[in-house]
Amino acid sequence: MKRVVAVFFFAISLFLLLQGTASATLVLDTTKTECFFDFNSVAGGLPGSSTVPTGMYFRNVTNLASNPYGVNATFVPNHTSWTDTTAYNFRNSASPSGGGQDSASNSNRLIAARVSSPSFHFQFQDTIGLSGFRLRFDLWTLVNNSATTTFTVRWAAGPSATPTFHTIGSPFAHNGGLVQFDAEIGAAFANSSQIMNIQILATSVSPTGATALTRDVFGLDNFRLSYTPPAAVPEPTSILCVGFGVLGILIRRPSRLRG
Ligand SMILES: [Ca+2]
Ligand SMILES: [Ca+2]
Repeated sequence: MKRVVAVFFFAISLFLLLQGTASATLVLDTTKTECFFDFNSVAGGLPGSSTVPTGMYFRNVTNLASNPYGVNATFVPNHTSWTDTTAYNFRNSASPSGGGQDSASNSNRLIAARVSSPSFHFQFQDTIGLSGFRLRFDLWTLVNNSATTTFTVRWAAGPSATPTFHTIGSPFAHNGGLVQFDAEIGAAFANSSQIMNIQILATSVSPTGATALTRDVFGLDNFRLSYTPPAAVPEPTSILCVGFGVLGILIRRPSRLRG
């Protein structure tokens, strides 16, 4: 009988735990100084979630103005080669960092996307009490085909259907190798009770008309959102931000670029 009761309560606890992790936003830890994702455990699920979150989207560029947060895209948690030709998905791939090879045994992982215009979307519950935000990440070209892509990094507050976007740093063209992005985020991002969205997205592809043969494969790694907490902490920390949430990933697929 005791075993039955124990199993029952275990099941209830597991259910409540899973319910608790169903939240759709990341929570910034006010006792830390950063939220950091190296994606090395992404085979077990995206940061903050063991399942594909509601924040993964798939978008035509012609709809971006009216529907900037897109619609769901597929995430493949299993190792996927850089040269895999499946388009319009996000996947668990190896990182080239330190000469890393395109192999399942490479423990340094990242999130790759093979689309004309990928967009990586992070949604945070709020920034109450936090200030001095700075964003850093690594963006690799894993396969460099003939298209050149320009990326824009931006943030917007709230779940509004027509959010006001603020650019972080400067847009940059990416056509091979590694871009290590590093920029401060404007003060308006700080100390807000609203949901805060950060997007890393491709805003143009050259030449237009990029097809499956010309688009590049990109990989995002080492997403680091640093900040000043409300009170001083003894030592800088680099622990994953806590809480429940998801990595929302957007893909925009320009309809005119479909290949
Ligand atoms: Ca990594
Ligand atoms: Ca290229």
